Amino acid sequence: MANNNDMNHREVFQLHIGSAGIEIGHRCWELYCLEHSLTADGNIVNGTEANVPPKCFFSEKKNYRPRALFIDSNCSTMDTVKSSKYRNLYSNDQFHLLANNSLESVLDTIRKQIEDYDNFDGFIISHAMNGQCSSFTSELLQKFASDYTKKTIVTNSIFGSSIDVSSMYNLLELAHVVIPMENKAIFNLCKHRLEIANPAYANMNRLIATCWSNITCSMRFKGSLLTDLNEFQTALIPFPTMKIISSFLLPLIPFSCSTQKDFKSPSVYDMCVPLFSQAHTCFVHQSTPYKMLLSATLHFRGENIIPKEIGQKLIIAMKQWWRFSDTTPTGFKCGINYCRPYIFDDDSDIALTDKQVCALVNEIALNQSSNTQDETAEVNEANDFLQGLKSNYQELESEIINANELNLATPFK
Ligand SMILES: Nc1nc2c(ncn2[C@@H]2O[C@H](COP(=O)(O)OP(=O)(O)O)[C@@H](O)[C@H]2O)c(=O)[nH]1
Ligand SMILES: [Mg+2]
Repeated sequence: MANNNDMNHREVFQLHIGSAGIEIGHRCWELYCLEHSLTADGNIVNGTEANVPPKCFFSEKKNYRPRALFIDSNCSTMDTVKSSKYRNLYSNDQFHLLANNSLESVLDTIRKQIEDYDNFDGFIISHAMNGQCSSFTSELLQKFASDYTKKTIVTNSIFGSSIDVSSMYNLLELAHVVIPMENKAIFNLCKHRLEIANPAYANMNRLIATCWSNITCSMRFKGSLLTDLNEFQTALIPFPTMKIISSFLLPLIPFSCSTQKDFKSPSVYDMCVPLFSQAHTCFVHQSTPYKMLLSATLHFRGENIIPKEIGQKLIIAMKQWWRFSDTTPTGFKCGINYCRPYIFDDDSDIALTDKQVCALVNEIALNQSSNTQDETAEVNEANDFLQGLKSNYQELESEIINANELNLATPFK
């Protein structure tokens, strides 16, 4: 298996805030352990010693330890992690209960954890938008903006049923890349694509973690696209204020189909078709008939993906559905990672296939469909910022509609 322990790693610190953030983070680490041949307590599985877990995500102490901190305003979700099979993966100082003066003590904990990093890259923060910890998350981001000016902040922000840009002012101002996911959209993916009769958070969180495993794959295994957090910005964010990225994952095949041979090894083209045909594939709800994009990255994953297969039929199909702005410097990029997909050991909802594709898309429609006119907002500054953002998007949109030619950057390198 491809492994990047010889690569120049940049350490990433992950913060999992509130119930949703913690549950999702915990699921991600579970999958990362499987993918890097680690036992539930962070030791290398016998016989797999050649696969040293990547330094970007794991520190090596007595065992391999996630570079992560769990934060919540009450103990209950942290307690489920602490009493799970993975309890020994983490140390006690990786759990932080919010109380008085918590902001300073959280910052102190983070500072201590990252002080011996060689090449600190930045933060990935998983959190929900409307929870009790939301104001804490905003305060933390404010602090990061002054204490870690050069570091990249990527968020996985969980919304209930729709993305409301006006509630995202802090995020849009302080984070560099925002990857929102909507529970309603994920519920539908579980129900309609994975055929789960009554999807619960557990099902949804496993799907979110699977998507993140693909998003971070090239940071952890040798790959060519999104190999560090800074590249999220250069590949996907053409203008600093336009940082909302929607995510797609395919194929979504129910676990019950695992035994059927046809499903195991889809062609690259077949696997990607639902991306363009508007079937449920996205982690946010979508309403537009076709897409207008500022930038997009397609991340293929699997041991036997043939680059040529990506180049031909697929690009033609893409041209029919995806339009890019002529003036944006980012455009469209593809990357392959030759690490095979993994599924959860005990309770997978998704069938194991020999390849997967994850798309990250900076999409005008997503932003345009959001309500940016919040009459009740007290902060004028926030309103101005959001109005400015809206008109930026509108300008770009008309530009794209007027453009006759597609501007596809090198589709594969
Ligand atoms: N996807 C997902 N969403 C969750 C989960 N737990 C809670 N939520 C949602 O997240 C939002 C905020 O809740 P929570 O994460 O508990 O925030 P907290 O109060 O800061 O802990 C709510 O809209 C919940 O519906 C979870 O495990 N997974
Ligand atoms: Mg909670």
